[in-house]
Amino acid sequence: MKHLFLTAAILAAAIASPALAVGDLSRANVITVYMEMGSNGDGMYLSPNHYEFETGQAYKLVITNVDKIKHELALNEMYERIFTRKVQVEDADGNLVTEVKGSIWEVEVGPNQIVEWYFVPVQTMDETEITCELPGHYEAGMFATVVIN
Ligand SMILES: [Cu+2]
Repeated sequence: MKHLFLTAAILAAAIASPALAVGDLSRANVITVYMEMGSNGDGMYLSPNHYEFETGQAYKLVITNVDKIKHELALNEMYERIFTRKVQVEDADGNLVTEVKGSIWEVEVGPNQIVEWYFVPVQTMDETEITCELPGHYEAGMFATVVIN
């Protein structure tokens, strides 16, 4: 009986969960990763300053700019190693502002704004830098390293 109940529960869960993810790696079991952009007494930063991703795993990179000025995130070589599902922006109340779809090389994030980048790494990559390309920002320390395993 216990076994039967468990089977029923698993079946119910399978039916309840949307079939959306079946055959779509970009939507299944998305892992959320956070990145903060900002500046302090030591210069400018992306924090954390190192990321490790796995091929085939879907990610939502939540990029928060806590600074008074805009910053950007340029993927550089990582651009060729991922499939971007979308870049999404919501307003302060959580209402959708925009979803941008297609391959994206870089995003700029305004002061005190948040952008969500949904992607799936599709190729392994040795350690590479992702950077803020605004004049002087890289030199001020605004970069991070990424590895795709
Ligand atoms: Cu910057």
